[in-house]
Amino acid sequence: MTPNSAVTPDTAVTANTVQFLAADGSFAPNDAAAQFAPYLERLGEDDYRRFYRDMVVVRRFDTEAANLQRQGQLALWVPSHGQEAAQVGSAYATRPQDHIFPSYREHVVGMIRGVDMVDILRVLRGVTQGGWTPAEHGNFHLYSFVLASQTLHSTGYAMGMQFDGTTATGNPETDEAVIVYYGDGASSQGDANEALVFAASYQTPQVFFLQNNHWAISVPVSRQSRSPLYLRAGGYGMPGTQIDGNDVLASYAVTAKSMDDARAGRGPSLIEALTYRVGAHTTADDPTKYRDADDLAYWVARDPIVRLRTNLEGRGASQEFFDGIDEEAADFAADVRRRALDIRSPDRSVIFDNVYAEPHPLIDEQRAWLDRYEASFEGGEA
Ligand SMILES: Cc1ncc(C[n+]2csc(CCOP(=O)(O)OP(=O)(O)O)c2C)c(N)n1
Ligand SMILES: [Mg+2]
Repeated sequence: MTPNSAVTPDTAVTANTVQFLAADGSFAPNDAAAQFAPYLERLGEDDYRRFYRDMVVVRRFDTEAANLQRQGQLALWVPSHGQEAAQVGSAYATRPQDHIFPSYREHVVGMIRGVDMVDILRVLRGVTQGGWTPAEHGNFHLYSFVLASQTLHSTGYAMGMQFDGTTATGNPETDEAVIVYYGDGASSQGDANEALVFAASYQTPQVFFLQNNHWAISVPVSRQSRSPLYLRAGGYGMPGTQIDGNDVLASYAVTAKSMDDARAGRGPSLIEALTYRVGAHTTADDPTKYRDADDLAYWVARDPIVRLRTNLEGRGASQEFFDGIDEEAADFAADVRRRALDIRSPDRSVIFDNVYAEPHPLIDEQRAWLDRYEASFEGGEA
């Protein structure tokens, strides 16, 4: 390992890390997993297959989106390759009434909550001022590119649930909770600290789902923290659990317990999902400039999809099943591509329309400037 290596004793899977599916695909729950095992009883064979299907579909989608960016169709793409298990398992542990506050990499969580993936592409093409209406899309809130700002939004929302009395009534069918996704880099932001302080103080119905993908662009997590990130939870006075984020079952079971606790009024908790960003930070990044090839190989050998596939094969899933999923993923990507190529830019006036509720002289001035600028191309004179 080089000095810049992100794999340190602090950040690799240890005996304290909840794991059900070992890297070789065998079902081998460790001691840390024992208390979460009952939550797996909620799952049937169809759920395991659905997890696999969604992971494969989103990885294929991810490749398609990166291609679209390279072909000039998107301004930027944010790959999720490698983080599928952390995202799929946790997403399925939410209930319809829950609210989800994503960062900017949780594409499959959006898909599971009912967001059209093309709407996510619109955001990354820069032709929408938000993307979707959360209330109409599974309470999946808007992507947040200002690191950790969503932790505060989610804590505020969770406090609102308490004030409205929509949580902790004792009815698990209707009690609400919030889950917020953020990264190892975002965990260093002041906003994340404030959100955790308020969450603990108000005992919000909330789960902090920290995806430790080992990198904040080119800064390794080992430089962000001298301690495993889940241990920070204790300092706020809430439970913290580290999971093998490449094990979809660990992600499901631990999130299911944490969300159940949150809905039931037992307060907030923090989950650190150890995973790895296999691709670049975004299409504007080149990880070969700062990342050790050995680290990548270490994590690719712990791929979340391969591990679930091996497990499913052992449980009798047929070659036809896997071929069918691959076909479905290819069709999904083709459909997304076709519709992405159809995205039309809105009228440029929308840039100004929603800045203020009332007319504003500065906005009028800027609108007039843009009109003149655009007109300068039409008439040939500036
Ligand atoms: C407040 C703020 N500071 C800096 C940035 C620039 N920035 C964008 S992504 C990123 C790294 C984030 O890393 P992490 O939280 O680990 O999430 P990941 O991208 O790895 O999923 C940085 C520094 C930003 N978007 N917002
Ligand atoms: Mg990160």
